[in-house]
Amino acid sequence: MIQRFDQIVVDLPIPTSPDANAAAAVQELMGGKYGEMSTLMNYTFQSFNLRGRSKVRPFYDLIASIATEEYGHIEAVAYAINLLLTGATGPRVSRNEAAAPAGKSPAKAKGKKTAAVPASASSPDLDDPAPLAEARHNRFSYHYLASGQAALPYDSMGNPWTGANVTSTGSLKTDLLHNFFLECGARANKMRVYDMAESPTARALVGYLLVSGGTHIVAYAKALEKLTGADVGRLLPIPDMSNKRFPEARKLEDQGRHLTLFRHSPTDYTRFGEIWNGPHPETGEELTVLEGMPPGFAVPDLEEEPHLGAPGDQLDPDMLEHYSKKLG
Ligand code: MN3
Repeated sequence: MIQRFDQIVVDLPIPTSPDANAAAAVQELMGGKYGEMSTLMNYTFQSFNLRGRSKVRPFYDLIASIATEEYGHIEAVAYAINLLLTGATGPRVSRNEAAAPAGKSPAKAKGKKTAAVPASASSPDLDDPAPLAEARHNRFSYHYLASGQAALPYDSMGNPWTGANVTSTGSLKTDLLHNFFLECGARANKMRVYDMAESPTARALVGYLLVSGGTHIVAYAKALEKLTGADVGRLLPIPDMSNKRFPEARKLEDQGRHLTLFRHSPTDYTRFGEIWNGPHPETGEELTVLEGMPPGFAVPDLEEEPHLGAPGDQLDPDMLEHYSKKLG
């Protein structure tokens, strides 16, 4: 069973302006081959499928607990994308609102602001030939065509995430080796997204994922060492760059987060401390298991985007008039 909390694992700064193409790049961390959906589903299926687990219980506990953590990662990636897209297509007013008679039109969007409306926003009216025209200049069309300007389970090029990204072979050694490689590939992608996106929102997300994913690299290296005796930690870091080069990651490492795995359960997965112990292979600092959940933060309150019909509760006055005449 999975228990859920209405919090996210990283404190994402609210963008001062939208950054649609940063959101497009961050999609790779959601639905890319090495994205968070892949880590989530690899460890989830491997934990479901592990036969003979009584003989290898610490490995089962490790994979199951990390799988649970990955659910919180797809959630954080989704909110980063959604925040970066808020206001990305100009004024928050629908054609229906624009068409309302003078004096009745809510010309300005209501409610709490979560992101700034871009400077190019102007008063829309029915003569506007293309209220979503700004979206043409943004790389990821599905954000506007297939969703209400929000995250999708696709990579940065619009390819849908696929179960073909899951490796669950039934061989513990193969799966652990795969997981080590997957986390190293994920780490490379996170660094590249960091270099593509200057947004503090994107960079806070990436900094968090680098530190958390870094613990998973070490965990799978330690697991392979326990299972086979191979000193996999000597390969690190992959790629050859320390997390401390990224300020948002360094801040978390200064708090010791690179040394910590949480159990993500009040009662279970008690034996992965038999793997997650001893010195960190890069720094020599002692690894520790902490009970329960990592600290959580408030979930961003996302602004509506009425011209995309999101949330979609606006009625067209012309349509209402048409049907009221029809009904007499
Ligand atoms: Mn992850």
